[in-house]
Amino acid sequence: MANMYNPEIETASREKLRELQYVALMKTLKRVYENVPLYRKRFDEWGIKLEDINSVDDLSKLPFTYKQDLRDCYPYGLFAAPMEEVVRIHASSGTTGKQTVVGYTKNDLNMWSSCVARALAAAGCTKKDFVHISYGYGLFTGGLGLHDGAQLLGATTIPVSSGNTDRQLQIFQDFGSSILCCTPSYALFLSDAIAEKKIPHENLKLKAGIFGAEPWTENMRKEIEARLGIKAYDIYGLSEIAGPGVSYDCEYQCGMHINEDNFIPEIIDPDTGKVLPYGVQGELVFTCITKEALPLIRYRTRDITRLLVDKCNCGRTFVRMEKPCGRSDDMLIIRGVNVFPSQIESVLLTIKEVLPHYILVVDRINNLDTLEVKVEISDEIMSSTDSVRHIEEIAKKIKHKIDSTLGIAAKITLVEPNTIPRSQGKAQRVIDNRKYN
Ligand code: DLL
Repeated sequence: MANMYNPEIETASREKLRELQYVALMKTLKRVYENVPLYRKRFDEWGIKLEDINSVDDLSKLPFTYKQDLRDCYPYGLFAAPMEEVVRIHASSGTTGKQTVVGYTKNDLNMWSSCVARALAAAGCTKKDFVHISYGYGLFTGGLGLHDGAQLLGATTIPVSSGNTDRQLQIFQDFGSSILCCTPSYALFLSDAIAEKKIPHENLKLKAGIFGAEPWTENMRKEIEARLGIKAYDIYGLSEIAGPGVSYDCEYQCGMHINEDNFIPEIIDPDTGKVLPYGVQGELVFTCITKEALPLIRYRTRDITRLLVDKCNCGRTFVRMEKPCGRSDDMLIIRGVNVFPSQIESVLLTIKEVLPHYILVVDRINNLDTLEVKVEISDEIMSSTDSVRHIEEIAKKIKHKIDSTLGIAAKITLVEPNTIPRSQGKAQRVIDNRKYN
């Protein structure tokens, strides 16, 4: 049998899973109705009685939850557990100034860790492995998520966090890292650094990688596998639902198995909200059925994908989702960090020397994402006598504000007034030169 952390549940019959989901769903609906004012209000307004929910299919009778709801209830307004039971906070980018804040009780952390442990086991990780974690530690869920999962599995965690490539390479060689966890683009960047430093392959013990947090393609997978001599596994997740481990690749790499005992997936038409059948592409929506602190109901992920229900050779019965192929909003993922153009716009609006005409140019150079913000300066500044020095100062000021808002470094290019094309309709604010196919 394939490597599994929880074989009993990972291979449960669809009927059993369905029954278990229904019980957990009802418990969660009761919890949110009793503890979260927004859900109580919405359910009441929609005339929803919990007695009307007679099967998992009745989920479609319930209203959606949006990122904006988390923002409106910032920071803890959607929590369904008392704060004294909340033991961890994480956060990710919101559409403008405020972060999206999420919380976990002890039980939530245990559930999340077991989801990650399943992903690690599916990638062949055992107690004998050294799990090298280069996702960022901190409010981002990547670092601590993989960390807790690897620890639960009993592997040896190496909590390196992101950055400092030389140190990463040293640790690979000295500590015997065997499973690498980072974004796929960083994996490629590390493979370049290994080649550049001419590190012999026999110095490396790497056998598998668990890569996610950003879109990547099958071609990228092949390239990483060939360059690092490992098997590359995909892992998907989002902070609002749990973090990494909502779904994970098995050895057949034919779509990521969704941890359906904890999260019920649906695919909807992003425009009408109508539920679409399995196999049809649309927006992925999740309902958390076992969480205590933040059990979101029908959360709109904005990720576009398909659900696959045909049998997988690994024996797991959890449905699979294809690699997300886009988003139904304008969120970009740059170096694994979620970036909304509106966040940049709100920074630019606070700088009086520039005009609200800007364009974002995103690229991938030497396997690392780059972001350039081109923004027009005002006529006044352009015509002032010491403009060069002044322009440099303005660019520095913008850079500082944007870097600290986004948490990634951007290049700022100030351009003359009226040089950024004006649009008749929806402004085109982003040029993304990265190739996903
Ligand atoms: O990126 C959690 C994570 C960490 C996943 C480490 C995997 C590994 P957020 O920062 O909230 O959470 O970003 C969530 O990232 O809605 C997708 O658009 C995108 N994303 C995450 N994993 C993948 C993946 C983490 N494997 C958003 N493929 C999600 C494509 C992904 N996109």
